[in-house]
Amino acid sequence: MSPIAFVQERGEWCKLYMNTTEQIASCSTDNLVAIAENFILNGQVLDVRSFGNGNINDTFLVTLTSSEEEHFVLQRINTQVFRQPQAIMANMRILTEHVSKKLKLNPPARRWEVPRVLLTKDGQDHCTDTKGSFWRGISFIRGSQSIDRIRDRSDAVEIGYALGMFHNLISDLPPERLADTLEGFHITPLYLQYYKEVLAKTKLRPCAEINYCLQSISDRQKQVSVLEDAKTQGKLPLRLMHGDPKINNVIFDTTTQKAASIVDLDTVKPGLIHYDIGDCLRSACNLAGEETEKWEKVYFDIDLCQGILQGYLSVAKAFLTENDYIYMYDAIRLLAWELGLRFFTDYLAGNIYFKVKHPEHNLIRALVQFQLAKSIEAQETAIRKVIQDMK
Ligand code: GN1
Ligand code: MG
Repeated sequence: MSPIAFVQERGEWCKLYMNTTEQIASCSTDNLVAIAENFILNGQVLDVRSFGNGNINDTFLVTLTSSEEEHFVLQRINTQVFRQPQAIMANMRILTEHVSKKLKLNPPARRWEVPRVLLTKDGQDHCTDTKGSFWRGISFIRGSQSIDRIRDRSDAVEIGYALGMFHNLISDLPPERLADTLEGFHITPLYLQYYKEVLAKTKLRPCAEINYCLQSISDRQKQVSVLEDAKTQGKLPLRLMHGDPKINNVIFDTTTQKAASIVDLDTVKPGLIHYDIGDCLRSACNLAGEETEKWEKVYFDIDLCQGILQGYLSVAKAFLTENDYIYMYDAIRLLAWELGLRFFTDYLAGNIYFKVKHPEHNLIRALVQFQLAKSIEAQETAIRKVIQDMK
C-alpha cells in the first residue's frame, strides 16, 4: 500500500481503532492467560499484567511458574497500524538470527542481549484469538528495566552506546533482506501532506495552544524534506534502522545500570540511521520526558546530547561517513518537529493512531515536541559544534 493510500484510509480507522480498543478492554484475565499459554512449553502462567507505555500495541508481562524463564512479554499487535504483522515477525526472525550469530562468533566484552521471538506450542511465531487479534511472545531480558525519563549523563552515554551497538550489529545485514513493514514511516513530507488534508477537514477551536502548534508547523514547512533530499541525492544511503529508539526502548541491566539491549523491533526496516539518531536524541535529551504536561518548561539538554553522541560514536564511528555527520543536526531538529506534527495531526483527526488517556493528550504531546524543536534551533551553533568536536 502506498503511503498516500495509507493516509486516505485513515478516516475509516476511527471506527476500527475504537473497536479494537474496546476489544482489549474487554479481554479478561482468563482470555489473556489462555493466549499466554500458547507460548509456554514448561510450567504454568501465574500472572499477566499490563506492561510498559507503548502508544500503539498492547503489551503484557507474563509471569510463569517455570524457574528457567520466569517472565515473557506478550503483545497484541495493532493491525490497523501494522497491516502485515507476519512481515514484522519475518523481519524480527531474520534480524535476531543474524545478530545472535554475530554475537556468538564475537562475544562482546560486556552484556548485550537480543530479544527472542517465542514459538507457540505448534511452532508458529504468533497466534490469533477468536476475535482475529494477532498475538506474539517475546523473551524478557532477565534482570532488566527500562526508564521513561533520563536520570543523568551516564544514562545518556549508555543510551548512545545501545543505539551504536544496534546499528553496528545490523550494519552488515543488507537492507533489502527486510520488508518495509510501515510505508511512509519517518518520511516527513508525507506527514506534512497528511496534516494539510486533515486540517482542511477540521473545524478548529482557536486557543493559544492550537495556535502555537499551527505556527510551529507553518514556520518550518520549508525544511521538511532535508533528509529525504539527502537520500534522493545519494548523500545518505538507505540502511537498516531501528525506527523507534526512544529512551524506554533501551533496556538497562538493573545491577550494573548499563544498557543491555534495545527492544521494540517492529519498525526495524530499510530507512536512514538519521531517523534513529534524531529520534533517540529528541527523546533522551528532554529531561522532562515526552509525557510532561509542563510543556513550556521543555528544553533540549546539550550536555546529554554530548553524552549520547559519545556513547554512540564509541561503537559507530567505523561505519559513519562525512555526510552522516553533516546531517546529524538536521536529523535532531527534524525528528522532534516531525513527532510534534504527528501528534498534532492525530489530535485534529480525533486521536485515531496514538493511544490517549484524555482528548487533549496528543495536543499536549505535540506542544512538548514543538517546544523541544524550538530549543534545538536556539542551540544550533552549539549542537553543531558538539557534533564537529566528536568526529
Ligand atoms: C510510537 O508505540 P510506541 O510507543 O513504541 C510510535 C513512534 C513514536 C512514539 C512516541 C509505529 O511508538 O514512532 O516515536 O510512539 N510508533 C509508531 O512515543 O508509530
Ligand atoms: Mg515502538
